Amino acid sequence: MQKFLNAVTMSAAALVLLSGNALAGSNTQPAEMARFDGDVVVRVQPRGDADLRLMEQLSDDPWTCGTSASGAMDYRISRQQLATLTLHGVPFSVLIEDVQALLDADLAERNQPFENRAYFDNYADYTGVSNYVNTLVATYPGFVTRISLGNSVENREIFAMRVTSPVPPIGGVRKPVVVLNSLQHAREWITVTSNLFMTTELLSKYNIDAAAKAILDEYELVIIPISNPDGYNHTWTNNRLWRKNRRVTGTNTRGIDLNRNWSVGWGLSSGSSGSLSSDTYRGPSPLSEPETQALSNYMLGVPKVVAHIDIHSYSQLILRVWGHKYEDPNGLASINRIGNAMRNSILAATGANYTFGGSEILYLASGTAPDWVFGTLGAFSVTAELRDTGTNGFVLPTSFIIPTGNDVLAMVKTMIQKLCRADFTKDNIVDDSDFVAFAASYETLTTNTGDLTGDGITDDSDFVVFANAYSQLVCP
Ligand code: 0X9
Ligand code: ZN
Repeated sequence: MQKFLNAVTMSAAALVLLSGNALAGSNTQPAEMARFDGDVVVRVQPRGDADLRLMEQLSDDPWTCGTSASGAMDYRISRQQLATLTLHGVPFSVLIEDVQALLDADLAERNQPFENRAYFDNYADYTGVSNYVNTLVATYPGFVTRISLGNSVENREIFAMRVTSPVPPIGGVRKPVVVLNSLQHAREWITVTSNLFMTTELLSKYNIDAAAKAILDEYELVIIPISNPDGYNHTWTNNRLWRKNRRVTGTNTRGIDLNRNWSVGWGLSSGSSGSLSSDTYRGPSPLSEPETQALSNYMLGVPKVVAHIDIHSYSQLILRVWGHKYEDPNGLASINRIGNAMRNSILAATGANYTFGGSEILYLASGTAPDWVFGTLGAFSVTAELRDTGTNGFVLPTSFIIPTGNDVLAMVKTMIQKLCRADFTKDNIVDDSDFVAFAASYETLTTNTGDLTGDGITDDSDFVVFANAYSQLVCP
């Protein structure tokens, strides 16, 4: 374990020598930054609907953005509101004693001089992340391509990376694609560094880690570090705790929750809000926002997306579909096999305890990215909620960057290793029923259901892949 962490630190240090500290952003706090003096974050155990309604009235900043299925709900409230809570006898515990003190301490820590700091020792702003992407392109030529998926409401570029080895795809023109996007929610900073850390690790270990090599030889990863550029910028300049995008929706209202704006399961009041001021405002229509359009159009244009993770924080969860209903998705056995393996691999790699499950372990959320990916593209898709479990919430100290990055590295590696694409019937074995399904799509050729190489057509190269999987019978 210690040895593994040392290896990680060393490769990060090597990158610094190559390229300078591109992740370093400007951490100076602007004068107009929103302040939260005296505010606390509480974990409430509502005794019923009355308590929930009281909390809705009291707090304009729920940190648990839905009606929690397990009961516990986190809110940021003022000291005065805390008194009201006590007066009503609502059961609660204090997670964060003083939000502003936490933000101040966090900023002071991030403003420490950079000498002797390694690459992933700090968060980076929008420009810092963009520069870092350019650094990866320059450091790993032939492996990393920078692409643009579109622009945000305020016209910032939604940049992304295509990451794969120069080893050519089997049979076709493009390898199957795995999409990993972070930061639909602006305040969830740890998701950006974790996504970049995972990418860097796979690239830097390509020659020494057979698993990293196999992943980059067989798949193309599409990494979108900042899915919500305007919101992210806002958390650096005006309000560290902003969640939504920055669409102007009224005189005093801003923002649409991008993770309520996707078109599968959109518009349900169980799991999203029609109110402009809500933190889970779904927007006027499905995919109304340029940010969700950019991501969804890109994925529709790719021959074959085979897996996807929408990376969020916090709570240490891996959430399978569906987000918008409790109904079992098709292929639940296969989804559970992959999801449980992801969860176990994180525990083995970093010791962090993640829970895997459906919406019953969090709350219903409608119009989310994974529901769209699974419902529209049929690909394996989960929401990852990274660290921590509530001690720091969204304001995670920089000491969490590498450990949480390693959580994401483990989950991504395991997800890809566990894909069992010849298991058409999703029962975790490759058998005659799968052969029948494959043969049917092979015959029609036009559908890409039998497309195991990921190039958009079903042809002889897919037959080779299927025959190989068929001879193994059991999914990994
Ligand atoms: O509410 C969300 O969008 C996600 N949680 S967060 O705290 N990062 O905002 C969870 C979305 C997925 N939810 C379910 N699958 N139930
Ligand atoms: Zn989120």
